[in-house]
Amino acid sequence: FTLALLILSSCSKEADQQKTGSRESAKRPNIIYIMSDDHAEQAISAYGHPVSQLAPTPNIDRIADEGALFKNNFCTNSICGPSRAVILTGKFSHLNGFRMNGDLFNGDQQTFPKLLQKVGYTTGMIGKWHLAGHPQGFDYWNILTDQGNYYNPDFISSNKATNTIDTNRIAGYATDIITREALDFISSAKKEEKPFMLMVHHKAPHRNWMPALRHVNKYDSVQFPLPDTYFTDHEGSVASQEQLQTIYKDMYEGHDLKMTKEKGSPELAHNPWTNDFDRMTPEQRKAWDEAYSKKNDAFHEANLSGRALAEWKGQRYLQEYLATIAAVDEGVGEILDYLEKSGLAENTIIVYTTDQGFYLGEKGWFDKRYMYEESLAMPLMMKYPGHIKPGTVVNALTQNIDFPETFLDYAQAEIPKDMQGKSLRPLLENTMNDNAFRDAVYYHYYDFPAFHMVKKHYGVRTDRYKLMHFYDDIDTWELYDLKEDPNEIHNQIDNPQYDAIEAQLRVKLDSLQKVYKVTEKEFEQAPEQQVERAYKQFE
Ligand code: SGN
Ligand code: CA
Repeated sequence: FTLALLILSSCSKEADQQKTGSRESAKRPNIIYIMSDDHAEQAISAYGHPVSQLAPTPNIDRIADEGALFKNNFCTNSICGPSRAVILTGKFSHLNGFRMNGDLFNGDQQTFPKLLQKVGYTTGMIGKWHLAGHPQGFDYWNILTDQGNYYNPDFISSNKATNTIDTNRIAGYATDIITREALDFISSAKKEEKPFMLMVHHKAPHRNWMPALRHVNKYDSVQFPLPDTYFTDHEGSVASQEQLQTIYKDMYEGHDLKMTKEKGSPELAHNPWTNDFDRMTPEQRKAWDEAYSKKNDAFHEANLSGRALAEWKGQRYLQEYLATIAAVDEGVGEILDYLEKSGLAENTIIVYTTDQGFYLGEKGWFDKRYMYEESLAMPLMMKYPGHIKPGTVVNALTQNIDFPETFLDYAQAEIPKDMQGKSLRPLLENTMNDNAFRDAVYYHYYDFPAFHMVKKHYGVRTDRYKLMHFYDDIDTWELYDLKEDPNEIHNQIDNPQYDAIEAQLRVKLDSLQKVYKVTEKEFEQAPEQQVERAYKQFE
């Protein structure tokens, strides 16, 4: 009898599986992956940071409200190209081969868009690519050249009709052009039977933070709070002392801060690369100069110096950065509205993220690269009606390396064994406890000597502690207790009270390096002269 029951129940289970299987495959979801560049969690209101409350992102927040918000999502290597390569391949930098900007991505390797194509997806890629070479695995692509420009940017695309690769300058503002292109792709993909996957990669809010003309004065009268650590001296961290990314020391007054040489003149102060402004049309430039003249003249009149000038620069930076985000948020809103109106929203996964975190004045900095929290953290939210409960908050330790497996999982495609992350689906659908997902994340940054001169380093982060080793022209360890010291100001590496923790973290670090197949080759040093030369070049 029991046996009969068992057979019966297993039969009906099989039948059920077949049923759901076929029903699901009929409904493979569309995937819209929106990724901006350098968008800090501190500047997304869903994350609740005080800065973002003064410059809210209501449309981006809709994705979190109607889906899931990841509170502990991290990158594996906090820099543009490398993060993108990890997302495409599901492999750490040392295995996908793209360790730093300037490397060439081997496009012949396995990527998730190629695997989606195999199970019947139409795939598209629009916006910042920054992996050198041309995209593979996409039915349609139209990418910004290199870093891309805010005004009248150049795009490269493959023209199927003529079988050529074309470069075209598109008039307008990059964020708006990318949104418009995305909407065009979605509306034509909608007409097909096949599901689609679209990557929408904004340039914004990457340096040099040029807002859309409609937003240039958006935050002129807002005073943003500067972080408590804005004037830190980095005691206890030589690796933090030796960098070139301090707002009030390293930002270019013209190029970055849009400061002018003197009162009454629109001529920019230090502006080493004129291309960003020169490419504006005379009308755009006129509107721009008019929008800045009053505030720049007020600056000259105030005649600031020392600490007050440093604070003014922090303020100007935040105004520019946040105003640049406004168009991204509007674009996300347009896409969400279109999905709703067109009936696509039901069966579409929509993701918002960025390639890595960013400093908004914490430790005095802009840029990223370090394994400290602000640049390690990577905003992530995801919505899929009927599958992800609105208002879901995920606290598990997740990483960009998990993205491709998540998409393949939802697309009911096979997940290759050599991908190194994990599907986030059990977290999104609440079938796994956050703390059962992963107990520590691994990080490794290589881009030294290079712009900003952040040293090479690797490390491990658990839910409470972080251990890092900075190497190359330095050999220092840092340990932080994130619960006691969330700003990572007190390096505990020499504090005997943390010896036991340190020992555990070292064991964890070693084991992660083994699991992820990190070999000795990854710890090589750059030749000494190269480092000296770079300091001179970037100072
Ligand atoms: C440019 C920026 C740097 C930035 C790198 C990498 N300078 O060189 O500040 O760190 O890109 O950014 S800029 O004035 O030319 O914009 S990344 O996001 O592409 O990795
Ligand atoms: Ca970036």
